[in-house]
Amino acid sequence: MKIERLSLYHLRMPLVAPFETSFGRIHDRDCVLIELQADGLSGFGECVADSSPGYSYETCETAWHVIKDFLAPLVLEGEVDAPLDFQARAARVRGHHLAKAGVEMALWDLLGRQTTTPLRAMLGGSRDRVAVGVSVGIQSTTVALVETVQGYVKKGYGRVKIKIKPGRDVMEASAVRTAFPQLPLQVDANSAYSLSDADVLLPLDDLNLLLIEQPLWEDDIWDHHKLQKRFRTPICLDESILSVRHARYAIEMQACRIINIKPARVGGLSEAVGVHDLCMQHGIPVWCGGMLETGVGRASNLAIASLPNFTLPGDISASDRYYERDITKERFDLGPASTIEVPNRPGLGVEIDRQALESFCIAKTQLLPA
Ligand code: OSB
Ligand code: MG
Repeated sequence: MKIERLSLYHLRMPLVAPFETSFGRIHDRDCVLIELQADGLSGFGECVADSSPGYSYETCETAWHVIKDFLAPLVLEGEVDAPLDFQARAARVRGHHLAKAGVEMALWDLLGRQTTTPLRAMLGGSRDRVAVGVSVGIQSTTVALVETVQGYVKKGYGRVKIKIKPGRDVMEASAVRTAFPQLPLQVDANSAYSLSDADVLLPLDDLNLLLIEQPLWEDDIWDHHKLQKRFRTPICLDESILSVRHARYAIEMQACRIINIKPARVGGLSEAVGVHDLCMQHGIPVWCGGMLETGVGRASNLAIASLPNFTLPGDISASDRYYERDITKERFDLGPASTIEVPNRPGLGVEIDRQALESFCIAKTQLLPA
């Protein structure tokens, strides 16, 4: 297909409640939305970089620059047949996975609309509904945390993840465990610890947690191996897994027993399917991570989470957990048994609410073929 126009929108969307992790607290979620137009159709992709480089070195500003100056020309030049065709061209751009994934998602959406195929089917997913949980940020006090978790449990969430950081870890996890003895519970440190903190974290091993997510540095798979040896609880890697190769290193080094797949982190949905397949071959369960996506990114996450080796609930909560108003006309609701329905219309299967898009837009630009 011949892409006729690429539009970028920098969005700033107010969250229903502030979200705090070991790297900071946000009240609004920024992202870059990519629109590709061809043959009277539009495909949308979400780049999940944030306003600051806390989770990843990428930000909305770097993604904007990389997409506008390096990726857009690759998409607008000649014909692009498929997302894999784009990935081959984009291989000359080092890193910047969040930027690449946003463009790739828009290509998948466009391709799905042209061929009237839902993304789920294009990726090889089968489930109609996927199991989901909720990711709870660091709260002002332990009591507030237990109350917040209580609220989500009442709404029907069957799995809870709490964010931890040094000084706010064992106490918080123990309090939630005491209040909810049977709740499937996991913790996420977002790289806030080093190997020498292992003794501090060791009491977590007695809390019957599903997993401990990314306790150590992003670029250190080996120390996670050393840490995993000291824990019965599975270590799960998020930030450390940037490609299929990293997944192989982690599996070979026995650095983790579970992998969190965020398609954006590995550069897009096609690479994410590769990580999924590799993990499946090695008996490593995966689950779909979240980045506080809009309805666009949420539709994409639901599609990939319908693949068979996504055997743990994803960080894919209902729309009302994030935004009062979203940029898609569809809203995602929590259904029976803590599940959300996978969209089943062509492409991402969501329609953009142009008015909402405009109301959250703080910058936009359009790029045309040379
Ligand atoms: O580490 O999983 C993470 C949000 C922003 C950045 C990193 C992470 C998260 C979450 C939110 O945990 C998950 C969600 O979208 O609900
Ligand atoms: Mg994480």
